[in-house]
Amino acid sequence: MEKYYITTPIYYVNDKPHIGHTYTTVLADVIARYQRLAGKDVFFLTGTDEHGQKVVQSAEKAGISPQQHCDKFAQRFKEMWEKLSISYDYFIRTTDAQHIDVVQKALQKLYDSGDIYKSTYEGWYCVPDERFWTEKDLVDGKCPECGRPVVKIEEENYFFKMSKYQQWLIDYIENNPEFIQPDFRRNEILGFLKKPLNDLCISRPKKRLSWGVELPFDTDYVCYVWVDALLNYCSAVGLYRDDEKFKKWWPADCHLIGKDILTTHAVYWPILLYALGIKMPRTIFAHGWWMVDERKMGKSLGNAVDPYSLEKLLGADRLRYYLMRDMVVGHDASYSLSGLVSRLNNDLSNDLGNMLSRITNMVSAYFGGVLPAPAEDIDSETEKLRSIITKLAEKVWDNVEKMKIHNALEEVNSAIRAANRYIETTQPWVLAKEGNREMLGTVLFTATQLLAKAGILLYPVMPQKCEELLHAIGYSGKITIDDARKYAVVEPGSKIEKPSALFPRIDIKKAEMSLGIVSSEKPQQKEVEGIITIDDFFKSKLVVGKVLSAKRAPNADKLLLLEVDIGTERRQLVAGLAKWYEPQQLEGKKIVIISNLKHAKIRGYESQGMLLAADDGEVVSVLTVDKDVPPGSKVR
Ligand code: ME8
Repeated sequence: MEKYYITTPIYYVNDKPHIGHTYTTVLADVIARYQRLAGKDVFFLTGTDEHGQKVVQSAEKAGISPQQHCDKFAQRFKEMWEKLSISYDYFIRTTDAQHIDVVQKALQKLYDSGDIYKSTYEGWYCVPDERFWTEKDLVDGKCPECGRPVVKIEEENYFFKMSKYQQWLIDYIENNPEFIQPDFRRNEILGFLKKPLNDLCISRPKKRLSWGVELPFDTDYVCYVWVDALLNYCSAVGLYRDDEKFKKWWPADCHLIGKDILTTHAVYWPILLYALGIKMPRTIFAHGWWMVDERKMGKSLGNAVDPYSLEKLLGADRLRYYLMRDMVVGHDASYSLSGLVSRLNNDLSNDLGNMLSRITNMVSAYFGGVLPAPAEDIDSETEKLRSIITKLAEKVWDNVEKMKIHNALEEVNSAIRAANRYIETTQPWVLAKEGNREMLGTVLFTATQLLAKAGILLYPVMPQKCEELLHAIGYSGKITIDDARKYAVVEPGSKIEKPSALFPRIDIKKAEMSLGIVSSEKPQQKEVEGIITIDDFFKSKLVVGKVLSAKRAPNADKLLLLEVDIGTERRQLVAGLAKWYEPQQLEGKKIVIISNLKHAKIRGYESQGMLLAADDGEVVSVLTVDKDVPPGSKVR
């Protein structure tokens, strides 16, 4: 069985997980799950980076030991990943004894082979970043990475001969285009390597910092945190401890990282590996940043983008879907709550959720909840949808292999939209009325196969929701890419159940309240919420109206234009019902309308009143009267 080894960065334990950590880890999880679906033997590694000055400072502030601090925060990461259905195979912590042992063995090897030497260091040090800089590295006298002040330092330290391997690295990167991805990041690193590389200071004197891995050849020093951290990728799979395991998993297939840590991964790490005689990972893939108002999102931006609150509001699957759908992998993306709400409402509530409830409702109404068989000869509309269904898995997989997860999701969504159009064109409710059972069966069977493909191919992104969806449509297979490649995976005769609303629509106001965002336009009302008097109620005049005719509004695909008899006159109503009703379905219905509403123009059409409808977040259902009362009857 082919293996696939994927890693995330190991995260610092100086704060709880934020949305940036969440993004990388969800992306790695989605890729790991797709690879498992393709039948590969997957090892998915994540963990925490627990040494360094910042940990000591945070622990001191909290009045606990550094180890207690690490235990507490490693636990928070684990809990967050559990909430978000992250299917990691191993969680590494750099304070694990096994890991420390590997770091010491690696350092000793480098020392023995003459790649580490002692020298006096004189230069600038950025305390928060724990990095040394030369005078010419500084930007306006400050740290070139974070812009914070640096301090002058002179001390004896150990250095790793990085400069010796510079030409080797340039050649390796040039000869292995897959090694650093996306391509523009490879060019960035090749640009960086045009300047001579300095040797890397790999020690910190214990008198300044003791929370680290002790150097095996000098107990007065600990190891620089990045050397310790990078080695996690090898120590987790058995380096110097379990040769068989290491041979099975190494080299890693994908080190997934954010662009902020590209140099350490694309320069320090390959040189360290080469000096140790270890093979190179196949790909280092740097993704972009989530930004809010042009700023990198991180722990300082508070509750509004806090993964804890977002998970509480949306549940894991919808948060995962949004993060995957709205970032072009490799580039930066802007986060906004309104973008999130409209993405989830459109793709999941309107398109996928609507399709699922339409199909399950119709199979239950017309075939008693049992999937009908298709006819042998099929029409051209069905043929078109079939062709979309059979090509979908390949298109999705192709994008996944190129790390274009957003495109993969768009492919699925566009197939769902095509299926919704197919339902509108073939009009199963008309087929049912006409008694055309053969064609009706074909339509419902075909649409169900599309839903099954969507359920399988979206499973890596929304594992729980897709399991529910697949169960509802009677799929009993194994959820594999192979199944997604077949045309029919739900057999005629399968039991179809109406599921509970899988993707209820999100109301932006409620979302803002739940995230503690106070809208700047409207102050929060202090009065008792929702209480009105009877007089308030009678201000609206509700009457029964009979729909005389209904048609789609030209150039406004969500709207229907209804001509309604309200007893005393005829009114035109504009209603956003096109997604839920074919115009003919409304004709002849007795509905309830507010007749004294100020007339309004909607997309250029005058609406002379408003009809009432129930909305459970996924399905919209027009209110009707259940006895034959004449148009104009009062509703009260
Ligand atoms: O750098 N958008 O840990 P760290 C997207 N311990 N991703 C983001 C992000 C954002 N706004 N902010 C952070 C470290 N990330 C080291 C790594 S690895 C051997 C050692 C993600 O806690 C992104 O993956 O600062 C970034 O690379 C990582 O969090 C940095 O996490």
